Amino acid sequence: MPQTAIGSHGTAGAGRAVRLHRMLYRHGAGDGRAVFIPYDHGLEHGPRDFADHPQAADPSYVLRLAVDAGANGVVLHIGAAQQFFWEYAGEVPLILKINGKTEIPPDDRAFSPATATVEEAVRLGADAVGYTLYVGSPRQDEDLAQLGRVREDAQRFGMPLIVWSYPRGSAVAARGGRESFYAIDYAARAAAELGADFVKLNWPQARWRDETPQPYREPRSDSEMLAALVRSAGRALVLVSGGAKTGDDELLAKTALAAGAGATGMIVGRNLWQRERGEALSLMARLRESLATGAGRANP
Ligand code: FBP
Repeated sequence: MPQTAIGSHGTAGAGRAVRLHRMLYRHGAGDGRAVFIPYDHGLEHGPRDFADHPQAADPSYVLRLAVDAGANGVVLHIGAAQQFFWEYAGEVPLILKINGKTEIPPDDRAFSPATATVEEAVRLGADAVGYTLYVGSPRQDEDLAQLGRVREDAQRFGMPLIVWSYPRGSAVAARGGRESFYAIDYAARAAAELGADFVKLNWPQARWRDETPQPYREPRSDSEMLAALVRSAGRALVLVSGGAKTGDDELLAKTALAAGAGATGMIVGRNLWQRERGEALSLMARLRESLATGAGRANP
């Protein structure tokens, strides 16, 4: 079985449980596993991500795809959520991203300021809020304090919190880089320690440098690393990133490995909406199969 976390959560227990249940058991395959479609790229990367498939520049196109593909949720920034989501209300869960930034300034002092509130997420009918945390950035003091306020609001409103936990900054680079197992494992634990219900992680690489602490300076298989991430995340549910568009087989194999290690699911954006609609629909069905078969082979 995938990780489950629909337990009580203080006074916010029921609201949070209702929303988690809706995302995990009333949408997608309805079996507690999940594929979420992020569509925050217009702010985070700019319109360049829509160049190869211009229809994807239209939020209505991606929302219709998310509904028809049976996604467990779609991730939007406040503008698209306000202007487009109401037409799909009730058909697919909304995850409102409540902080964000552009990719224009250099990434060495990364920080995503608040762009919306948990209260607005409630007004829009969201089932979760999304927050990007830059673990290890020189601005993490501000980030941790901002996330603390978001977490408090999320708990008050019974709103699940999904943390995009991204290692960033020169200190991370010196210890093996933002995709090193050390950095991603730390990001998994940091999000859980800070109160995340879900943690979104990039795919870890077994790479290290002299400055990387032990026990991260030795070769590991993908399965070992993924199982360690799930352990580090504890009761925070792990979602693994689909990343930039790749071949189907590579993505499906990663999905099965992640499920086998105990991850709850995947967050797949560009790999879905940068394809033709028919291809994206069929890939979504195969992603769900991979999650189910991968989980069937679970040995974390
Ligand atoms: P993709 O599946 O398209 O990779 O999206 C996942 C995501 O986390 C988005 O939510 C976010 O905008 C993007 O990746 C950030 O990617 P990067 O760290 O490469 O800028």
